[in-house]
Amino acid sequence: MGKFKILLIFPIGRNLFISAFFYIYLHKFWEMRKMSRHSISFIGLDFAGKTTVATYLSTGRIIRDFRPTLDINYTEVIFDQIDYMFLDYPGQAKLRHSWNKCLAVSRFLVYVLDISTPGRFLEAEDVLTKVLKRKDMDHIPLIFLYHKTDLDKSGNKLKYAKLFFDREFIEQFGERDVRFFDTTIEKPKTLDVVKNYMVDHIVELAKAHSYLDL
Ligand SMILES: Nc1nc2c(ncn2[C@@H]2O[C@H](COP(=O)(O)OP(=O)(O)OP(=O)(O)O)[C@@H](O)[C@H]2O)c(=O)[nH]1
Ligand SMILES: [Mg+2]
Repeated sequence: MGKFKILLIFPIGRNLFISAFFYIYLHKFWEMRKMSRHSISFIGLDFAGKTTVATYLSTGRIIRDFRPTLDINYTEVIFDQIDYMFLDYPGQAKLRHSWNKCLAVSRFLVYVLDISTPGRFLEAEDVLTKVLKRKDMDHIPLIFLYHKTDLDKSGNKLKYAKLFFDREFIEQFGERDVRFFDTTIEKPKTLDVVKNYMVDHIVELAKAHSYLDL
């Protein structure tokens, strides 16, 4: 009888295992497929303002409490009846390896630069260079944000950032659409302009690649 029970349990267990395996596989496949359609990656150094910007663009909410992002935040957003996946990455150096899995399926990049910390521009340049050099980032459009302009009363830091990160710098990594914006969470209108541009551009891009059923 004992032996019979074991024989009975084994196929049930095996079927459950196979079903679970297929469920996980299909779920992952579906998620990846959805992400690859309209996913937008928010990248930059730690404390640059990625989560603040991504949250404002996706919900219109301004958050001020700083909590470092420790794993990729996925937010599904619907603009003009089209759904997008916002991918907000952790900026800390020790967590940047996690960007690899999602950058590969990104259709759009948003790079957030904190212009108030010129001492970190070299590091910011290095991080951006590594991303733009990737084969799978060829032709991926980029929105570059000179962010936290409210912290630069003289305007000198913004000028310096614009010399450091200009169109020529970006274009050395191949052809892509690139747009630059001065932004600050203190003037949400500066981010509304980004959102409008992003939505228009993505719809156009999606139509061109016909991955939207419009
Ligand atoms: N003065 C000012 N502060 C800002 C602005 N945008 C964001 N911050 C602040 O900058 C800090 C970091 O913002 P986050 O959005 O959490 O930065 P992050 O890039 O997501 O950081 P990680 O998750 O660690 O990679 C927070 O204290 C924000 O309130 C801005 O435009 N002006
Ligand atoms: Mg964050």
